[in-house]
Formats: sequence, C-alpha cells, structure tokens
Amino acid sequence: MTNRNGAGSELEPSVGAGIMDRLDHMAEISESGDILTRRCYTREHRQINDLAGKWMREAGMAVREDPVGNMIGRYEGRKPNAPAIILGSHLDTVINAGRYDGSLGVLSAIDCVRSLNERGIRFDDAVEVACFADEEGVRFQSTYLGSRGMAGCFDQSLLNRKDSDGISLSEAMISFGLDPAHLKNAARDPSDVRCYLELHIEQGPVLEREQLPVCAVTAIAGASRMMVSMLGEAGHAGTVPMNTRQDALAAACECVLLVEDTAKRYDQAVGTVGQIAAFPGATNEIPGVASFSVDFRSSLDSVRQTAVSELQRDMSEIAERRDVDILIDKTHDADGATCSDWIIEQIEGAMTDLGHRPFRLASGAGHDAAAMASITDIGMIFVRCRGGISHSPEEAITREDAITGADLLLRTLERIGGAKN
Ligand code: HGY
Ligand code: MN
Ligand code: MN
Repeated sequence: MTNRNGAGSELEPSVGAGIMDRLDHMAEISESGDILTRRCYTREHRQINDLAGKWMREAGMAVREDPVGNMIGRYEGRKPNAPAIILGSHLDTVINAGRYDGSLGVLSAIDCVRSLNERGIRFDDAVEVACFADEEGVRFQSTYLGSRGMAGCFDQSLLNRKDSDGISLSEAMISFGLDPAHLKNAARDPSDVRCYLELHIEQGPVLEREQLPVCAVTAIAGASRMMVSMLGEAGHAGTVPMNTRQDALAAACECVLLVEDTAKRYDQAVGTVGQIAAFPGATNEIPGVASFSVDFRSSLDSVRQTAVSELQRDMSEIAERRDVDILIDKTHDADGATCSDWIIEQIEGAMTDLGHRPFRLASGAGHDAAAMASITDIGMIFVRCRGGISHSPEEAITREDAITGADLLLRTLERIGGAKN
C-alpha cells in the first residue's frame, strides 16, 4: 500500500499519527482538575470548540459555529454548493469520562480532511466535520441535542429544563453566545447532505474478543430515559412506626430492583439506574422525597416500548402500595436507527483493502448518527477499546488501532467521495 505521504515514503501514515497526542490535549479541557467532565455550554465547551475550530482551519476547512453550538468545518467539493459528506462525533463527555468517547471520532474526521487537503484531493461533494455540542445530555438530560439541532428535530420544550445549579438550557445557551430564537436555523436541508459517517470507540468487548481493531456498525439501539420522583412523608427515624411510614427512598429502592428485573426478563434489553438522591438526606430522617433516573434500551423498539410501559405501571403499583406519590418525567425517547447497507458495504470494502476481516456489529450505545438518520443515510465505524470499558477514566485504545480507525475512515470516505485528483 502506498503510504499516504506520497509514493512509497517510509514516513508514518499521515492520517491518525497525531491523534493520541491531540486526545490528551483535549482531555486537559475539563470542568474539574482530577476527572474529565465537559458538559455543554460551559467555559470548557467554548475552549474545546475553539480548539477544534483551530485544528479544522489548519486542516483546510472553513469553520463556523451553528445556532446550537455545534462547531462545523467544511472542505469544499469541486462543485460549488455541493451536498456534503458529513463526518464527526461529539465533543461533550459524561462525568468522570474516558478521553476517547466522541473525541476520537472528531479528531479522526479532521485528520481525514487534512490528508485530502495535503494531497490536493477534492470530490464532487463537499466534506464536512461536525463537532456536536451535546450528545450525552448530562447537563440538561438533552441527549443528542447538537445532532438533533442539525437534523431539525430539536425539542423546544427542553429550553426550560434546568441543570443542577438551577440554570435553564435557554440561559446557558445565551451565556454561551447563542440565541435560542434562532435554534431552528441549525437545521440542515436533507438535500444538502449526501450521508453521515461516524467513527467511535465500540464501548463494548466484542472487537477485543474477535481480535479485530475495527468493524462496521449495523444499527444503533433505541433508548428511553426518565427521571422518577417518589413523594412520601419525611419523619423522625426513631419514632415513626414501620407500618405507618411513607418512606420515599425505600419505595425508590424497590423500583431500582424492578428496573433490573424487568430488563433481565426481556431478552435484548438493558436497564440502568445511574442516579439516585434522597431528601432531606439525613441519617435520622425518613426520606420524604427520592428521585432516580432510568435508562432503558433494546435493539428492538417494540421490546423497549412494551417493557417501559410495563415498568411505569409496576412502579406506580409500588408507589400505591407504599402510600407514596410518583412523578415520572420522560426525558428522552429515541427509536433505534439502521445503518445503510451501501455505506456498510463501502466500510467493509475498505476493511478488505486494508487487509482486515470484514465484521459487523450492532451498537448498544447511542450515537449522534441515530439523530442524523432522520435526515440522511448513516454509517458508523467502531474502534476496539480495552475490555470494552467506556464512560470511565479506564477507557483505553491503542495508538495502532487509532491509526487503523482513521485510515479506515479515510478509505471509506474516498470510496464514497469517489476520490479523483
Ligand atoms: O449513553 C450512550 O449510549 C452514549 O454514550 N451517549
Ligand atoms: Mn458516551
Ligand atoms: Mn459517544
């Protein structure tokens, strides 16, 4: 294979070589010194957008920030105003995150455009890199906020949602320099988009088990999320008889185990309670209020929908039996998305070109590609991660796999773009 730096030169592959250093640089932009957390519309979001913008300009792209706070680079095609092949992923993170989730896809995409630019390659179509503002939805329970903004399906009711400091999404956007009244202008016309292609770490153990560095993704699981509050009666831990208590936290704990039992009962489903809090939260007080999150997913939308309505019914029965009130706030509901066969075939063709065994895998994790599927054909490439660990500082990939992933993304892009010098 001729090295990308020109005919047969022995230099490192031009694509992906610097990614690990850049990932370390990005990981330093965090809301707290000792753990990696980067939520949307924070000072750190501004810093990372500026850094990504700088790297995209250096790669030969024109750069803009859209009305939702996505940072977008555009590398023109030979035809003016041509539709774009959009690459990308997200720049936000969960709390105490790993440094590869989202960032690896953004940097790999930037490196692909830099490689095209260095070799003077232009397709008929333009190529864009989308650095999405908020995929995790950690600050405002606003999953896929950036990509949904680009796909024109931003839920305006989210604007009133408040973060843990009581700041609304609308206020956060304004302080970030955005105008919520212009959000709909972020929406792309589907005719301006050829397709969307995202590289991401697998966040699961399959590629490691298969001893494969990369693979094509077939589908992205749908997810339902909710915040549940149990409203009981606060009281003295020493004086209130057990048979008269309206203990909100005990009711919530019974529901937490119900989430686990329900997911186990349905094949191909997973259920998680990631957050729980009790109020007033003192050792010697019976909790009057308890709230917890539910994240429920399945590769089959029908299974998820059936299981979630069953869950809501059974949690309400627990509340009634324990004489507490229940409030269920549905914060996210996304059906699964299917990757387009023609893009999967291009990815697998590129894998064969690179000497790798073609392999396909469905994604249990959600990705911005699921939102982009509402306006264009989507494809995804997974890169192996150690032990399948993600959403943890233990997340890890090898430099070789990062380069292989970026190279596969570039070859797939060139196949789709029909590279002509
Ligand atoms: O939660 C997810 O599936 C993704 O990491 N946002
Ligand atoms: Mn994630
Ligand atoms: Mn991600």
